[in-house]
Amino acid sequence: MKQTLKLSLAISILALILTGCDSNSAQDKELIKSLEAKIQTLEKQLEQVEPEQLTTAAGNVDASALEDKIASLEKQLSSNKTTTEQSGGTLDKVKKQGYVQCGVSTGLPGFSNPNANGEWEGLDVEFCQAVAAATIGDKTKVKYIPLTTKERFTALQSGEVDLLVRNTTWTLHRDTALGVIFAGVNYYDGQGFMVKKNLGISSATELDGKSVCVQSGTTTELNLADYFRFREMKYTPVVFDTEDKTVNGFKTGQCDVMTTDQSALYAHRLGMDDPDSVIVLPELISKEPLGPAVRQGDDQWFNIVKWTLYTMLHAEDLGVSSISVDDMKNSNDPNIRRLIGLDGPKGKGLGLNDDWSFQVIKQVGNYSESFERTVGMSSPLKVRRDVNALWRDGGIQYAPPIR
Ligand SMILES: N[C@@H](CCC(=O)N[C@@H](CS)C(=O)NCC(=O)O)C(=O)O
Repeated sequence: MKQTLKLSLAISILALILTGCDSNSAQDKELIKSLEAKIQTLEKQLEQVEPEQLTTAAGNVDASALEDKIASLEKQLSSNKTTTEQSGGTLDKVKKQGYVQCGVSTGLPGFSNPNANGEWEGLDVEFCQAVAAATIGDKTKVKYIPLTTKERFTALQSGEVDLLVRNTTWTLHRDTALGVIFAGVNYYDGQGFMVKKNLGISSATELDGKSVCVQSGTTTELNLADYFRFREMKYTPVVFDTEDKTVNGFKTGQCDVMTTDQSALYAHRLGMDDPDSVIVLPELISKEPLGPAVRQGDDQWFNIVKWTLYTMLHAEDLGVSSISVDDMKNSNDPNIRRLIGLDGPKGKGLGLNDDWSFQVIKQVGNYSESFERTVGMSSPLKVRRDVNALWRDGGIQYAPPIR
């Protein structure tokens, strides 16, 4: 019942926000009427939501399911508005405002994290920059908007961000029910566990009865429950709503184990007072393909984001880097000529300048350059390419042809 109350409250707040909008025109009044009707329908639907749908196996309120439900209700409520707003398209909006609003994490080393000078760095940050280079011709034209797990999808749906690049896992539910859509995978991850060495544990199968620090509103929380339930193992979740609190919970001994995407565990291990006192266990318990997401219903923007990633992958494949790309203007290789927009489809189909992909490579680099600089061997994280290598090097990164 607690959940139902929360959902009702969310709907009422949304109704208030929407009816509080500028309501002078007949069109707005009509919109409000239709939204009021929608609210009534949603309230009816809400009465039919089974409490089990919003609770974990342990019978606790499932914050993630609750947030997703609210986000999906918000999506339904805003569908009329979104269609109108998006008729101009995100690309036009971005060009007018002069920067890309990029939703990032509140701070995750390797992916999106402000450095000592307050400048955002990381693989996700560089992808935001690549989209700015493609669309505005200047990789610095990005406004970074730090988002918690709870805020991220709503921020994208509402237009607060144009793009979400926040170590976010692509799932069926997120791709369909939340009004957002994933444009690719910029890092194949998996969920892991980190423990203090003095626990004497070397495998996830030995975690029965342990307490586990986990962040709410994540796939992590759901996978954790599945993993233990399926193996008939017990655990005590110690749940926090931000990264800092979760890591601090582990550091201060509020739990035996910390779980999240394995890449993040490597980063957090380095942040421990004594990194050698903790180990990341070998098992990966889930697939966490992390990638950029956009709003549903704007195919042009979706394609821009998708092909920006593919351009970085192709550039690596063809050996074109930020350093060599200028010289490549003299290349006779038809693949390279199409890659940098000298021949082939160029920018027209995406609504961009013909040098859009050249700018991505020149200003940000190919995928390998970005990976090594942020999470790879030239970074403190020292993550190997493994599954994130190109297909021809034994990984699964693969981009469709530019022609
Ligand atoms: N990939 C998972 C987990 C993403 C996630 O939010 N992980 C936490 C722990 S690494 C995080 O990024 N926290 C940073 C923050 O809260 O800003 C998901 O999409 O649900």
